[in-house]
Amino acid sequence: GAARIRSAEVLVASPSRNFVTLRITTEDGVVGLGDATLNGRELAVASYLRDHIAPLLAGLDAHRIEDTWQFLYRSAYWRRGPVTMSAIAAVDMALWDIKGRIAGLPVYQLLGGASREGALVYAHASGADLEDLGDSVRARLEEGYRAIRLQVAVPGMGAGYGISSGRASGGRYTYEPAKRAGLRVEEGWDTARYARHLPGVFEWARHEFGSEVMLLHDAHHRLTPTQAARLGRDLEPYDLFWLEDCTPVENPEVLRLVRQHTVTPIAIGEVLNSVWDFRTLISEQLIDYVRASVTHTGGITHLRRLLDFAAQYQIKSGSHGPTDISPVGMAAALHLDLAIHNFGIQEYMAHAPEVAEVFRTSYRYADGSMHPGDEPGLGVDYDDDAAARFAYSPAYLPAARLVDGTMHDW
Ligand code: GCO
Ligand code: MG
Repeated sequence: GAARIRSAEVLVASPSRNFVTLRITTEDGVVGLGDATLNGRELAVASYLRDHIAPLLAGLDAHRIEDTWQFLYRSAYWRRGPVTMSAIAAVDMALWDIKGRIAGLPVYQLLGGASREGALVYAHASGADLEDLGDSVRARLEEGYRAIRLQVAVPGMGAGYGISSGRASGGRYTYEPAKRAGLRVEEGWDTARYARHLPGVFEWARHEFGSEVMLLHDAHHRLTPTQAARLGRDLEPYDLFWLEDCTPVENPEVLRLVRQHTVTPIAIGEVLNSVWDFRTLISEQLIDYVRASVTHTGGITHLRRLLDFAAQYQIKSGSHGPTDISPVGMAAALHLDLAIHNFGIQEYMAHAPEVAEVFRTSYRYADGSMHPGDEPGLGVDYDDDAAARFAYSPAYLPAARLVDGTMHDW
């Protein structure tokens, strides 16, 4: 029978950082959760959901996930974009959650069942210098991680992207890019200096930690096509699992040049949000891993469609999983990771401890892999009382300027 939607509420809370959560409740009282967190632009998605989507949902059958997705996408008329696609994603996740709860099955079972025992995850290590980075890598290895992303400050440039503050960065919860301290935080950047420094860092890491550990790196959209091609080539001896976001992705065609010069695997796409955004990247096999997330890419329904397309070109998933994806989005990602055939790796940037006071999760970590758990639905519950203790407060990502003052990609 139908499961009519009674209400759709938008919940905004800030345990350590801001999260936007959609809660859909059916007339029978079944509750589903969706993640709608768009870092630094949270309230735009909250308004889109509260003011423009929630009124449309009342009375619809929560079971009709595909039809609801198509209705929200097509009836908006205005296509794609992070705000729209995050809002639709939240509805989609909440409907899968409801369907699972009604069926008494975890969402991965509804998606076709498990294709593997768990999802390989990569953790983060960062440092102000190599000694600091080494401490951070050793901490991750002791926790059992088999894949680790390395970021290190470039000498003379201060702490920039990916570097947690202070020398005690072996601590697990110290990296959070969004800053509450002022709305216009700026960092300095010098791409040439960075590109000269980085290969030595990976040479050192292979020497210190051997050839087994999977190593990743994120260039965060900062290179020109030729710089990216050269960096990928310079990194080849160190066998990276991937080099992420080497160039800004507005021009996917520039990856043709990068590809001609390097076989370092390329991951791209955390700022993209639809299958159409990935069309050139996938059909020309310009990437190896799709970095899109469930939260920003139209939900489980749309990311699955995108990953099925990628699978035809031997391209795998590598879902974005920073702290600005809520535990609901993380759970949704893990259900999809477990079910799809072309799973590659899942990013896992563990949340601060207070996040667990608001979101009760059933996913679990062991030996470098994660499993979504076997609770019905997504397996996440939201605690309103705890959330009330963490009021929204604006936080923004930094911006980057080159040494001569020119604005750059952060
Ligand atoms: C990554 C990222 C993030 C982003 C962040 C922006 O995890 O690969 O690049 O840390 O910077 O999600 O909101
Ligand atoms: Mg990234």
